[in-house]
Amino acid sequence: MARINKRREFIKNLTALGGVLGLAPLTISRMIGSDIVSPSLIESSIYSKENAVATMVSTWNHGIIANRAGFTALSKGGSALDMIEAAARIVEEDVEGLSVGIGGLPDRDGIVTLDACCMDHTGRAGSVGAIQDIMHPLSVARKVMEETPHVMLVGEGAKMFALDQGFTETNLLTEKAHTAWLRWMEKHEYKPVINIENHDTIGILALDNEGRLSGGCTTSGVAYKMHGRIGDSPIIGAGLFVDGQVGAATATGLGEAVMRTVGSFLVVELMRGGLHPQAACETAVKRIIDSMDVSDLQVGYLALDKSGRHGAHAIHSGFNYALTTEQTNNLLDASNG
Ligand code: SD4
Repeated sequence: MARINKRREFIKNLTALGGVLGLAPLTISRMIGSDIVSPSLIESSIYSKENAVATMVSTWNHGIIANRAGFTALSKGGSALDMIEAAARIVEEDVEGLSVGIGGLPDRDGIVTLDACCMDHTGRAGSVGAIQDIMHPLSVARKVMEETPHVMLVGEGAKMFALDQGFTETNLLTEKAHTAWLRWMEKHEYKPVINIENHDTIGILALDNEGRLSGGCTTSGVAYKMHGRIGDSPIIGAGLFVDGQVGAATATGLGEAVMRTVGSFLVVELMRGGLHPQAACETAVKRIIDSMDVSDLQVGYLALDKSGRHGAHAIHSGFNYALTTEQTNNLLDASNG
């Protein structure tokens, strides 16, 4: 009965929307009959910039300071993409963080290589992989997006481009990270660690007051990886995906599992099909659980849709994220399993 009422309510809303859009009743009934239009699509098409509420979600504890920086950028007239860049930069320049920007743990040869990307509501994307000696890889990714005909630059080419764009060279290996690497070298054992110090890759999603969605992701990648290894974080569709008409998603955790299931793209596609961001994250995590042994690996997804609804879910417990609006800035635990 409840289902029938829900469908009646949906048809009523759809018919009303059809009137607003000037669609004929026959067209509406065809849409209903063929299920071309899902309730979520109706919802997103009703949603307009007049009722957009600026919202940010970012992975892990450092999401709190990141989102604060994002909202400062917004208050100065910045766009969702400016919010993303400001949020990333504050975490990238924190020398204490062992997983992003300067201070990130090196690869097994003791070299710090960074991955980052960004994407905006129009589908433009930029990315850098395994870049060295540059503190703000997400800003370089934005330059790739805005100043080149390409989406992704890696290694030496990415660094050359950054220097050309005016970025300066910085030694990213801090004393703290160097000491940790020397300790690791004693055993020299590569083993991904779940939720390293609860302080990991930052994935950031932002919706601004104009209803524009953007996303970014920046990381030093899994600690003690092979030199040259690139994770999911700079791969559009894996570590990040944004569709301005639907929603955005980002990933944290073992990149190989995310890449093998094209995780963030999957989350956005599930939202496009009508799932709430929470259900979309849960379904994408289940896809990983169903396809590989997850006893030693963690993956968490975070999603934000065009109307400001969010969701987060991980394989194991321990994944958290910051949710920020003009009024609140809270750290929340993601569900898991
Ligand atoms: C990677 N996904 O390089 C990154 C690491 C990460 O939380 O997100 N850790 O595989």
